[in-house]
Amino acid sequence: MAKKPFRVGMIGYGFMGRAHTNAYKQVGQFFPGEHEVVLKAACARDAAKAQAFADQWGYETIETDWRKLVERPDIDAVDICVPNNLHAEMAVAAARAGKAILCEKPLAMNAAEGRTMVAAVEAAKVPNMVWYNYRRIPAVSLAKKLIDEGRLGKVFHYRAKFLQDWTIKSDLPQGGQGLWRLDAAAAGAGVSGDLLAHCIDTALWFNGRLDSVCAMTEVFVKERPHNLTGKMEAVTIDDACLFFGKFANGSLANFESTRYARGHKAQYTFEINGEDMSIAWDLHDLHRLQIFDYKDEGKIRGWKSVHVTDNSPDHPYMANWWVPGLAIGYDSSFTHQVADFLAGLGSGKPASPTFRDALETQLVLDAILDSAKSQRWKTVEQA
Ligand code: SOE
Repeated sequence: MAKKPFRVGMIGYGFMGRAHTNAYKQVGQFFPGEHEVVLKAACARDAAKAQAFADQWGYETIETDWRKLVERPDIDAVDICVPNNLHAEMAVAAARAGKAILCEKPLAMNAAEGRTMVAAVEAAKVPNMVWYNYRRIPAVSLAKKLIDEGRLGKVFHYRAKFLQDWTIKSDLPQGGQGLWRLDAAAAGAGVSGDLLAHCIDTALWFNGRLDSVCAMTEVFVKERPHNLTGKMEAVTIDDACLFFGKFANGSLANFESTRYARGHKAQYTFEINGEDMSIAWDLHDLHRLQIFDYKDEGKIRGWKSVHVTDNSPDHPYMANWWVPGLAIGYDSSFTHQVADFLAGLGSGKPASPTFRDALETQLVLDAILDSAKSQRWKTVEQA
């Protein structure tokens, strides 16, 4: 049977433009379904850069104006891979043009923008998703399965960290290509929106609503040269962010993110302690899930390290890859996300996180930044 084309218009060509495009190229090979992804157009303001990206990755055409791209009748889906301050305007326009939208995380600069985006996609009834890719690392998806099966029992603690060290140098500039994450005008926030957002997305998915939070943020390097103005400018993003919180299920949250943890490159970890089971995961060892099952027989009870690479339905996504024991990587999480998105188009059951799901993360982020500023506990607003 002929497959339905899913014609993608990609806005942006950086790290995420590559990660998403790689997923579009892989999905039909490893997760064949009723759709065939067509890399229709790559869009960037600089025509030479757009063309170089299109040539390298196989896009048929280019655009230099994103407004033209979202209006093109030969595009079914718009993928937004640009700095956070551009997400809302692009997503609202793409929704009005009737396109499916796949938006890079975080959804928006703040919850107010997020609400506008949710309203736009829901009014237009267009499929939508935010690229919180870590949900689809097989070991993380397996953790979700164990939680949903009720194996942890009552949850007491949820601990998560996302540690990096790439901004320790004080002469590193802020702003512009590659460094917009350090510029609050483009990024909205620092490590909270960039890194903690991943931890919060996973936590809400696993453990339900966060009711209240108490946070602190720090800026270690107060001024950096700005690539766009050429001047020394104040740093207004958060370099580090720590928060405590309380989930609606009564468990306690303890979260930390920083770009100043020397030696850590992208160490996303979580540990959840329940009455019957604890589970832990580390992105640096991404195919392993650590499990302590209190229900195990006493003489063999202990932490076990499950290598989540079995080619069976027990280990999510792995049946579509190699043979048992052979690991896949970071890039595959994006492939799984596209596969689920396309499956959702067919079944009518949208793949998560939708814009509405991602708004929940945005509301937590707003409460965290508000708490850090006011030095008080904050209640997380309801979507
Ligand atoms: C920042 O360095 C970054 O690339 C984030 O923007 C990504 O979301 C994270 O997955 C890895 O780190």
